[in-house]
Amino acid sequence: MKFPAQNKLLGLVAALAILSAGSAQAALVNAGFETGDLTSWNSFGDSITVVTTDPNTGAYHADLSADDADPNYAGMYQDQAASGGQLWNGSIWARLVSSPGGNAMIRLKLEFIVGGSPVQIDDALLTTVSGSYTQLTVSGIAPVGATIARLTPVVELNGELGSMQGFFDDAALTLIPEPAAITMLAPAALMLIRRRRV
Ligand SMILES: [Ca+2]
Repeated sequence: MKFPAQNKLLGLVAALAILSAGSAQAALVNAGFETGDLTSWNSFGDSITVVTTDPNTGAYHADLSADDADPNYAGMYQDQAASGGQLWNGSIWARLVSSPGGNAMIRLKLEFIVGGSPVQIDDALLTTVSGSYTQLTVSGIAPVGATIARLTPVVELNGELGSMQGFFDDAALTLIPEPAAITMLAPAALMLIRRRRV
């Protein structure tokens, strides 16, 4: 072999490309509701629509409303294939439009499906009515046996009387490549690049 270092470098670059391709697969579909409907989202509870009133970006956003008649909440979720031990980050831009206060809130949940049941690993709350959007972020490691990562934004009255409304836009649910793999590969690749420049 005339250029063994170069071959090793190509191998490392290929390995890094595979890692980044793995995270790219995790992009949510219709994350900003720009189809104008709930394509790729599953909805539950009171009222979930896609409207043009006040998007965070683009032309559309999701409008979730709940009242104090059962079930007192409205939510939606989108899934990605996952496995135990993976680190996932989730986020969404949210705006609490109206609320009776108290325990009423917007909640963003990061859940994993384990043995057919959702297990909540992290959540982020928004309780303040505002005229502008705030980004909510969640993060967590998939439990052993997890098969699905689930991002679930919800408006919840939690026993308060009256009604509430929340806007949502620009969601993300991303598999983070294993830090161990990156920290092992990156210095080796840099060393080989430096060696080639000598
Ligand atoms: Ca949008």
